[in-house]
Amino acid sequence: MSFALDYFNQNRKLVLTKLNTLGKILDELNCNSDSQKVRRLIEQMDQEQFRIAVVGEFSRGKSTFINALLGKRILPSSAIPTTTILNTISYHPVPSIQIHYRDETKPSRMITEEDFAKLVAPMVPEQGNEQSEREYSEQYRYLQSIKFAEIGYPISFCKDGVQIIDTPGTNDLDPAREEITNNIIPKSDAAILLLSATKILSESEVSFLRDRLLANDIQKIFVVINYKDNLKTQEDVQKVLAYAGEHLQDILKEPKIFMVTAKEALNARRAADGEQLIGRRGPLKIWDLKDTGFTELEQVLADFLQFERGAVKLKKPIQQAVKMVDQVLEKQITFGKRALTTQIQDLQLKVQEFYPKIQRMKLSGKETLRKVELELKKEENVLAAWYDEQLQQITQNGMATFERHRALSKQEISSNVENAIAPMERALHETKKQKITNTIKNLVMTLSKNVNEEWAQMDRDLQRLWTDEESNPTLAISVSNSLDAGAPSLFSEIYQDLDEAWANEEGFLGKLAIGAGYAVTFIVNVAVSIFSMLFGEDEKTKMRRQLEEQFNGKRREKVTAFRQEWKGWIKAVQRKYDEAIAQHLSQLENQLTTLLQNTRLEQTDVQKNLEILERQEARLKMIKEELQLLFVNMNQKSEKVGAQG
Ligand SMILES: Nc1nc2c(ncn2[C@@H]2O[C@H](COP(=O)(O)OP(=O)(O)OP(=O)(O)O)[C@@H](O)[C@H]2O)c(=O)[nH]1
Ligand SMILES: [Mg+2]
Repeated sequence: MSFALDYFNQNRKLVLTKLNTLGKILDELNCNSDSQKVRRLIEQMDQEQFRIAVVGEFSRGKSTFINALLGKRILPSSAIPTTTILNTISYHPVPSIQIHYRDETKPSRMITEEDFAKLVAPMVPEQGNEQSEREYSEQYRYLQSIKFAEIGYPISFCKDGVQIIDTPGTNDLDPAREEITNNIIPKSDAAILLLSATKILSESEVSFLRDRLLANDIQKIFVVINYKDNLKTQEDVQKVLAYAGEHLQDILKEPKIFMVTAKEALNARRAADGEQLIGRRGPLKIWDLKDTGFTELEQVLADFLQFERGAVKLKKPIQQAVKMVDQVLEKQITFGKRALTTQIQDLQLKVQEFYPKIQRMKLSGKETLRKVELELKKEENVLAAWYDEQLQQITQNGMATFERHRALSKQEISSNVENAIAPMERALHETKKQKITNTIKNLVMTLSKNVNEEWAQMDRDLQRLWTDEESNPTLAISVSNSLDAGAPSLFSEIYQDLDEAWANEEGFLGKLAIGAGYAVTFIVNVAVSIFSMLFGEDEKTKMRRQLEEQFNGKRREKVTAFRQEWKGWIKAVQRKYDEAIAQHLSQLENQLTTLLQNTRLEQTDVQKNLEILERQEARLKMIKEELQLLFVNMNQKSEKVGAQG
């Protein structure tokens, strides 16, 4: 088996084991909110997948390629444009296909394989045949209402949490290109750009790569040339590879280029599975899988995923676990030990004084959160208006480019307009990200200043319980760095999550973004041209109107999606904010309880408790060390493989 992720799986298991142990220690220490956080990390790790997105123009063999990886004909493929919706394929013990709709209020639905096979691009209707035209537009509307199809299959390729995304073919000016570039590829671990050996690197493919795909991490792009079987000699294969290498070098620096035949690889795997494959002229001649190019490609892909992407995936849980260990060591262990060994005068009384303060903190936290929400809501209209205006500028530029090139062929016009708008759309996406992130960060930071200061003060008061008692004031533990007055400490996780949200499907917003703004466009084009035929417009006028309608339609859709997205952000911020406050409160309450309990302890119990704390301390330090070591090893391995690749 060439596709294996053993190295990653081992490391993943190790991290999970450590997290489980950490969870248990936290339970022993009664740190409930921390242990819940660990459980959530474990849950997130369970849901985390390696995503491979397959993209390219029409009929490059994307769906066949995926079928070949899976070793089964799961996705429909044919010589005419076929795939119209996004499909995700992942492991499921029983085969299932679930349709998710754009309209979030519409529940997703299980469908049969037969029904799924019908979700392909409909045949162009017979001109003048009303029924055929009606059926066509009905089918079109239905396809457009679908966000994506989620296919589950008991397939070994996906067993270790690999998800594959099949995308519809796109050409110049297809709005789906933007969605692929800005939402699907950033959230994928690898992107496979499929080309055809016999139509290698069209102008539109080059512009897709240069102006759109490259906005992403260049490392994750694999260029796969399909239809190797259509090349007659080994010499031809070398020629095509050399041509691609030469032309891609400038764009990709060190391009990963592979040559495969998806059709023969699929056949080889079906035959190996015991299927009798009969063609028109009798039994098919089956290729050796090695010769299809799949063995090599799968090996490199698996190594890339498990070494490089694997390190990225485990980084966050490791960092969070280490941070949590540090906090517990300081707030529970060191604190606990000190509480056992230092006598504090009038402790009961002093501790009681904290409780009303905690109540006040709770209230002011809630109050601030309300303000944050209110202000974020106010921003929606401002941001949406800004976004709409930016989109209008892109439309204007697109239409002006059309006019400048009106005399050229349709193909050339498309390519010119695409070249004009692609960089603008790209830049807008980046600015939009910045704007969203900054707006949230600034608001949370400004409005939370008081809450943060109050917390820091509380922490200092807690420390003062000792400094008043102990003769040597330097013994006082300094207030944890993260709680320096004024620093936006309590909510630092929100800022971190914000930064990562754009590249992580499991992150801040949850499973929200995929396919959100995806358009079934080529059908739109056909539909519009039928409309034009009825009204007898000339070709260019028709194209102009079609283009303008597309721009305007997309603009409306995008602004609506943007508002939706903003609402999602507000909800996510609210949840995180609430969590941050709850966690801090429970830590504090825990510390106070520890103090009170100590006053009732006999000397023998004090000794026993000290020993328990010391054992827990040793275990926690061990977890931290092991996780850090693993992290270092993974990074070294990833660098080594990266350097070889
Ligand atoms: N000879 C040959 N035919 C192939 C190969 N890969 C795919 N095909 C055929 O090419 C046609 C298009 O394949 P699809 O898998 O539907 O291509 P696609 O990129 O998914 O197409 P869209 O979804 O329409 O964008 C089908 O008839 C496939 O059987 C190959 O390696 N060799
Ligand atoms: Mg397809």
